[in-house]
Amino acid sequence: MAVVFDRPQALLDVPTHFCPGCGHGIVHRLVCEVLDEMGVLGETIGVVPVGCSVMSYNYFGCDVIEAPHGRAPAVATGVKRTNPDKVVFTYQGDGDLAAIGTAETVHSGTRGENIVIIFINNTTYGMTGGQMAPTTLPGQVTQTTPFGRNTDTAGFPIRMCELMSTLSGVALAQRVAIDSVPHIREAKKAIRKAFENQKAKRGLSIVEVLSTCPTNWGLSPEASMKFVQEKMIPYYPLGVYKDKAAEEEAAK
Ligand SMILES: Cc1ncc(C[n+]2csc(CCOP(=O)(O)OP(=O)(O)O)c2C)c(N)n1
Ligand code: SF4
Repeated sequence: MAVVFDRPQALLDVPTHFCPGCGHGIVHRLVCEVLDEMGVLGETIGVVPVGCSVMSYNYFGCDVIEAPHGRAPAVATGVKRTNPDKVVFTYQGDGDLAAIGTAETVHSGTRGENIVIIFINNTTYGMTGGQMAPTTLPGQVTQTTPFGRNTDTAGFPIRMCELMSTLSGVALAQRVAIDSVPHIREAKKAIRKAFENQKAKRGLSIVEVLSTCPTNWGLSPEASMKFVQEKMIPYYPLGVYKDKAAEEEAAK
């Protein structure tokens, strides 16, 4: 019988620790499909964060380095500069990238480091039990905002793609989601574009993925997908915020 769907080579054949309905597994798969399709698995180095994806080194079939909390773009900078022929990506949650790692993220963009950042926005600190993250929506109930995020005291959510798109060293800033099959297909295209940018030495590419955390949201996997559609996407519009390759093409 013809095989029509299989595990990507880049995704190791092991059980994962992610909760049912967690978006991390979907995004892992998309990254691995892209590495397979581009034929770059043997030359790829991943840098993974602190958070629920802390053990991604058990799942990605390439070399993987574990970075201290928020420091993945700094570690990736060193790896890429010393190994310019390698493909280097980070994989980070929102507590990691948009809180403790904000400086590393922004300045890797200002420097135009030729790396890929895969940014998982699930509006919460998943691993540590669902505390408020910089991306938590106004009014959203978390362990540390039991009455909902009050923007008077806790400020407003950070829109990382929009912010990163203002930096000259950023080649791609795109927000995608994994709440539906068409959106998952879009997400894969964006991830592929990001890795192709690195091959073309265009600078930093960041793909923000609106993802789920059913466990800390207290929702079923199905209801979590609805939360992405109905609550997250209106606040974090999907789309391409910067695409240097497209701009260059249009200028020809
Ligand atoms: C320096 C430091 N501070 C705090 C922690 C505790 N910590 C572990 S995971 C985490 C939050 C991760 O949340 P996020 O990046 O959103 O990833 P998720 O678990 O949601 O995928 C924190 C604060 C740590 N490990 N190191
Ligand atoms: S706690 Fe949330 S982010 Fe972490 S594995 Fe479970 S569902 Fe995923």
